Amino acid sequence: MVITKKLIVAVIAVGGLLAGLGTITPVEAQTGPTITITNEAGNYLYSPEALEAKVGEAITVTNNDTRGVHSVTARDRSFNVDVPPKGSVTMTVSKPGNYPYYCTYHTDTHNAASINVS
Ligand SMILES: [Cu+2]
Repeated sequence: MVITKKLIVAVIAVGGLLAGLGTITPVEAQTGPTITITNEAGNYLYSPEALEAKVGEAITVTNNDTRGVHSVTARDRSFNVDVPPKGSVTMTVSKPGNYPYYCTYHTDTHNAASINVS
């Protein structure tokens, strides 16, 4: 009797795990190049430092800093997007090349970062 109950609980647990995996799959299918901005004790961090993307591909920029707007601005001004606190924006780059970028709001407090477009 007790063993039967445990078995039922185990089957339900596995079913729950499988259902969970089923909901993850469509999200993974959409994953493209992504830049995340975080605030590490006042040091603003672009991650990854070197992003690979294709011409015209949607690049998602997510700002996890709850307090400040940040930008992703090409040194050569090929692109310039503002990302609100806890917000996300999507951008594209139309020409191949290596694009170092910076933040117009905090020119000295971000790590150096770039997007390599092929
Ligand atoms: Cu910034």
